[in-house]
Amino acid sequence: DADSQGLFLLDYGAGNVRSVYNAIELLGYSVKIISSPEDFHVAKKIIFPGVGSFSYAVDQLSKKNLIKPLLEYIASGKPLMGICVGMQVLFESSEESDKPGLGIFKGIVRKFSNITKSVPLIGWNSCTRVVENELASNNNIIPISQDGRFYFVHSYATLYDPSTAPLDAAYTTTRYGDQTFLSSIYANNIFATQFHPEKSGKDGLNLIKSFITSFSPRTLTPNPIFINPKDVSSSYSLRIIACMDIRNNDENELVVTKGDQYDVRDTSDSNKVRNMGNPVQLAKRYFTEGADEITFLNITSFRDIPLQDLPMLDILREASKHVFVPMTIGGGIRSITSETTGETWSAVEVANAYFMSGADKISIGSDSVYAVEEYLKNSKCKSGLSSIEQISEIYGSQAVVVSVDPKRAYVSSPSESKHNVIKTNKKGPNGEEYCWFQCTVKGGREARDIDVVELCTAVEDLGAGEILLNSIDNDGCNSGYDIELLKLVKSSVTIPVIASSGAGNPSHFLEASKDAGVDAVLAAGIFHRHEVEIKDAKSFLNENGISVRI
Ligand code: 1PR
Repeated sequence: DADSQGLFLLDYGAGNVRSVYNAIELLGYSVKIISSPEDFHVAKKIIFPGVGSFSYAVDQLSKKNLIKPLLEYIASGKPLMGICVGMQVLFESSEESDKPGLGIFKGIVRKFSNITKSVPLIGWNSCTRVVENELASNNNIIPISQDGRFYFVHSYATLYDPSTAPLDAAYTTTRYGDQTFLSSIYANNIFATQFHPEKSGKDGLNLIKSFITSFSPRTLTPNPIFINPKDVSSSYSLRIIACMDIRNNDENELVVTKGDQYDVRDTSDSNKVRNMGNPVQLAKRYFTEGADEITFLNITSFRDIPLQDLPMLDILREASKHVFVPMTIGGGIRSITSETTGETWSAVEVANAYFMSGADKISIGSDSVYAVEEYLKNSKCKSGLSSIEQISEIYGSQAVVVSVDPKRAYVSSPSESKHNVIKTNKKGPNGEEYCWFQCTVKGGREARDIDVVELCTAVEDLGAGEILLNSIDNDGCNSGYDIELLKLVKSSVTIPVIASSGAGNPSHFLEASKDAGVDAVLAAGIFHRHEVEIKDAKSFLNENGISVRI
């Protein structure tokens, strides 16, 4: 139990600590949360999770008077496992922050270059051991196998360069596009990963188990031979995301539904909201079947107040006990005032409630359109007040997805519109050869005078970390994604783009990856109806030369 293990979790109030907690419980161990500096004396092992920005993490540690006891704990030689920002703050500093780190290791955490790849890095990759002649006597240290696949989500990293890197601590390294960075460090009593083991399925859970049950300090190898960064192979994988659109049905239960072009009511006489199943049961199913991420969209929350929508928070809390891959939640993330009580919640408070219930990312739909309208009105000046800016400031841009609901608007010639117009192969109802993609709010119910390129480039500037690109025209049609739309957005931004709406078979995933270069593919209907199994889709992609997590 927690007392005999002496296992503690350092919760300094930055995001999703619940997942680490749930992962430990699932493994059959108990863990206590460090709530005061005194707990460091009782602790025999500490896990130091990290989500959010470097500054926020350092600030929170300092505000809660945790820095001194943490440094003393580290100096005592007792084991510590850092995760993500919990690894980064062990270094001297970060380009993300003007506040210093803990300085346990030499080195500066740097921003990834986005010239040839999407930043933030969001996705699965492998880890390669750094020291090629690691001592045989080190065999019982925490194993990270080359075959393992781990989930990374970050914009900053300690780059791996054997001539300057903090090599004493370097343990594994990972290649992302043109750069190689430290994916884990391990020196004496400290082990830390840049990836999230609690979100890395079975491979990650095994790693946490090793730390709990069989941690031993790593002795450094004399005369180490370091791997050349160029010899590190990349296993960066296309993510397959299972998406659930959730709303109240006519019997007032929260169910997973699925629309055609956003219409979720049956076309039969009943005209009822389609019920595709229970959200938690489906989330469990998709985790077991190998989904790389799971997304929940509360599709009618523009009408409701999410913080009073407790069943949705319950769904997340329950799902996070069973799902150990990243979860995104969207719907109603904005600042809210209750019409009845006058009570107000900031967008950060709404997002925080979701993070605390187990979400790793939040997704903003309508509110991002309003924010961009303001931004464009103010000559692209950032106010600092939008939900995107405020949430990404605290939790990091990698935690902020913008969900876009565009619709094709056809024109006969580019001069007919002030918007970003393309020549299209899919002609309009009157034979029009041109179109632009018009953004909508409230689940497609209201079109706004803003196009998808204006929206996506602006939200990137405001601090969004990823685009979830739907298409109202293609939603539920099973005939493939809108590749023209995907290409247009992909060529306009450097943050990752998720293809959504219209997948009917695995060749559509291949097309979105090969032709449009998207970072992830999302589908709903074909998974709900068992028309395509995730593992079959992955085998197909693998056979066609696309790296996936099998
Ligand atoms: O505006 O911040 O409250 O967020 C509302 C969210 O709900 C947005 O992300 C919006 O996309 C989503 N939404 C609103 N209404 C609907 C609807 O369907 N009536 N769903 C809706 C969006 C698109 C995808 C769908 C894919 C894949 N649905 O979520 O899962 O199109 O489907 P397919 O593979 O079956 O083709 P806010």
